Amino acid sequence: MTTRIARTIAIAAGAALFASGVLAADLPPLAKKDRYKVGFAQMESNNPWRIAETKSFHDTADTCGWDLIATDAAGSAAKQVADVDSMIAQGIDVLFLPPREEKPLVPAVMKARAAGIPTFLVDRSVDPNVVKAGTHFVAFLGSDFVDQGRRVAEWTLENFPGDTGIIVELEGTTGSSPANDRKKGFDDVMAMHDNMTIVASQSGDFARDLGRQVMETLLQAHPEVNIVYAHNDEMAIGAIQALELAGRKPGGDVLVVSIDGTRDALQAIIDGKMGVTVESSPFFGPLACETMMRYVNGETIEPWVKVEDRIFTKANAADHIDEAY
Ligand code: GYE
Repeated sequence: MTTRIARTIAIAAGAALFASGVLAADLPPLAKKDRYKVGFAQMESNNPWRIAETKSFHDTADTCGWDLIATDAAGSAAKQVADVDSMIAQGIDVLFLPPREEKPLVPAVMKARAAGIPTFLVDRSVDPNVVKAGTHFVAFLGSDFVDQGRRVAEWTLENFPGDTGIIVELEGTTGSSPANDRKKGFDDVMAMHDNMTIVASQSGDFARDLGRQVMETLLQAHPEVNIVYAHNDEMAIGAIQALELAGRKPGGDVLVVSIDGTRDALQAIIDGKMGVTVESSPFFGPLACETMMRYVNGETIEPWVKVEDRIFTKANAADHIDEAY
């Protein structure tokens, strides 16, 4: 009985704290210093996008005064949470976190918040119903994934040469914000067009080899496919391999469309095997530095520091391949 009353009082006090805005107003401060101990908890390093992003943080470290601690969770959300734990224990001043999945990384954000460490989410976000920018973390730095999916769909509608589209969709990591949002953006546009049908939609975990394997299986179930939408370029390249192995002609009898802007994707566009890739840049180092310094200088940071994305097609792929990764 006593315990229950005590718990009720504690919950009421917690609610009052939230309601009064005490927590919301109190993002952890970041004092001006010569050097900052900075954590960058990378989720995996199995593709060129992740490698380019990690390199971008290393390349920025010197100019931004960062003593960088970079970890690699090797594709495990649990390890990514543990990596953040260990960074907190090492006394980082600030955390840059690309959360592999929306829900499992919530505890990492909460722990950093409780330890008084300002956190910036980079390139992916967490469940917006549970943790909030301006309260639990400072801001999300990244692209509009719904818009990316929408732009791929619109380009496809304009450029698909046939009358009836039979679409296979290769989804990114299940439960990740770009997979959820890129699916929504694309599917919502296609749902408005009776001549376009998504016959299968399955995860390839944003990975080339899994993308190839999933495409091989889906091709057997749906040999009539004539459009492949992959949530990233690595899976698109995997799909192209699967299509070619099956005797199909990517860029001929199958239109392949995707997102990122990797070197291999731009080359596939130049070679006529891929139609479009909407940019999703991995070069977050400079933006991370700039946003952190604005925060140090006492500026209120907008909850979403939005990255604008270009679009790469046959018209401009050759102009950009040298800057690709
Ligand atoms: O598109 C993909 C990577 O979170 C925006 O993750 C990022 C995505 C990117 O593995 O290639």
